[in-house]
Amino acid sequence: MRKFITLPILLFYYFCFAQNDVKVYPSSWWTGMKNTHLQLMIHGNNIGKASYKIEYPGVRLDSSLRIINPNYLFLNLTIGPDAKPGVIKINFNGGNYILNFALDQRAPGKGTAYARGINSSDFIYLLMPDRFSNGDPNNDHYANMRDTVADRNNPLSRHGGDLQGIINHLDYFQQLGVTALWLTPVLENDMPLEKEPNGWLSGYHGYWFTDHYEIDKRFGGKEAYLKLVSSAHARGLKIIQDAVYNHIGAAHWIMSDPPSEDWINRWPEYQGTNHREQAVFDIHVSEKDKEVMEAGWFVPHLPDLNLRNHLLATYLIQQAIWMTQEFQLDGWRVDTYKYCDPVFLNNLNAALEKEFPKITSFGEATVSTVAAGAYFCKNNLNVSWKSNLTGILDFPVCYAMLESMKKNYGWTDGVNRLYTTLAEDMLYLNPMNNCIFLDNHDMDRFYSVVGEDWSSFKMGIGLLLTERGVPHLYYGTEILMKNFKNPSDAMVREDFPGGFAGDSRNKFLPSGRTDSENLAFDYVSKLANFRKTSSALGNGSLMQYIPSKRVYVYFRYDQHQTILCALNSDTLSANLNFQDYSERTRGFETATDIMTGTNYPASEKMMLPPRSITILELKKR
Ligand SMILES: [Ca+2]
Ligand SMILES: [Ca+2]
Repeated sequence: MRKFITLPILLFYYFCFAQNDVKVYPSSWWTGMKNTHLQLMIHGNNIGKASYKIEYPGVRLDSSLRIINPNYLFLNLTIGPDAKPGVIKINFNGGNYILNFALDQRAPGKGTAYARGINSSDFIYLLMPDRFSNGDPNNDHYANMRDTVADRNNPLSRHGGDLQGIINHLDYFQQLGVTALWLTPVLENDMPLEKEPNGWLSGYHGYWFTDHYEIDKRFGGKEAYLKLVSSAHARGLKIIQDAVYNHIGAAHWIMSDPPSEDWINRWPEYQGTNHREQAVFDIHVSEKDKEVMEAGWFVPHLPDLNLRNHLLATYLIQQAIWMTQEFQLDGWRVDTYKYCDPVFLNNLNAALEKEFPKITSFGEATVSTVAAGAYFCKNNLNVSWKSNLTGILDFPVCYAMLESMKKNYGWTDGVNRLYTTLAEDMLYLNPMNNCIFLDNHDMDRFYSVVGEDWSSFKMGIGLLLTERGVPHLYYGTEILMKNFKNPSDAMVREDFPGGFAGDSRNKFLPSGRTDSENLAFDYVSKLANFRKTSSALGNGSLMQYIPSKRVYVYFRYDQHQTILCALNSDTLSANLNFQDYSERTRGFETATDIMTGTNYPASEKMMLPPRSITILELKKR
């Protein structure tokens, strides 16, 4: 009797397993990884009901897991030290279907020759691939994707920019003095257009993932990404990938065939997050507020991931390792950090660091206080959950830098805001690991915020490239791109002029820029290129003095070099008396203005122009 039942079932399985319909995550792996455990998630029609067999020298099947959804099978493997590169054949239903799983040789260097990490000597350039440059007009749109539009006349549409466009401008980054590129996400966003108050919004920004193992083909796919990383590395430029763990796009396959309902934080009715980071760390918090903060959805079309689910957590952590190894990434920027399960985040960071000891990650923790920022990275706080994150995107310092140019002077206002904010660096384990910036793709553009004022521009860039931390510049700031987020974010995400066919001006070249744009580019470039060779600005200590009469003086210094920075926020000129800072100026005879080359005697007073930053290298002779 049993024979008659088994045969039809086997035949059924056989016809269900069309090769292309079975997916395995991760899609490949490596020998020589430090963590020898690997969990394969196999997704295919009724695959969870199939029998299976794995025989591969050095690879052991420790256990398997079938879940309620029969379309999933989880296999826990040990990739032993004796396993050789090759193809693991996973044999289903007695040979009716064979899944080939590649086990590759890990690149030499034990995860340290690449994945070098980002540190304070770097200068990051943040760009949005769709908006930077179109290097391949053939990939702008595809008829078989949910959003088929590429229209540069619509701010909310895709514009066709891609990875080849970035590769075409590597010279530009080097001229500017950049050492690392942070691209907004490059993973596949096969999402339909979403209705917004201002029209139909596309996933041009990249934050709506629909597949964690595919590079969006409108950016050029995996091939273009590999080419970008290798071309950038050949020029000494590092690559930072932008990750999102908090949510996925509603068209992600996890939504169309959920392994289990609890992979998503579900609510009886739509529940948006309260966006209140306080609810994460407040010792007086209500459980309700805490749960809504973490498990509420960012927006209705971005389902919130339940990162407390172990299978999902493993899937995502292995994906981060896979991406880092496959593309030899140097660092990560993690979106919506404060909305994620804290246990997951620490497990993720620890797993990455285990395989890639130099890797670094910056979390996007949009907070307004130093204490809140410190909570989300390595810190000196006495709290029950201790973050192991390298550093945060430092919003408190960003806001303080902007205020030091915009606001009137006061006990805690103007430059005093920057002074008092940095004075709270004691809360961070290493504040030098924080990423500092003047704006980003979610903020009004810096040049507009300071009223398109040239003095403020120089003060801002001066602060950015001399204060403590890892500076990042938002694309276009160096050519005075401007705008407020009105009516939408797209206004601060305009195309880089010259990056697209038919542009009337090519601002990648001096000849395409106006005089004022060239002044701005040259100002950034000169300071950034000086910074590249400056040990004090790269890794030196910070000493700051209490602002006096609207003048804020601070030093970056190490045993080789001392840099004095003086920000005069007053509309009148001011005197800088070197004797007032003798703790750091003693023994020096000359102060060289690194922007003009002018030398001043370091024993006397010098004049600081109104609303200016003066950056001096102190020299013995
Ligand atoms: Ca394109
Ligand atoms: Ca969440």
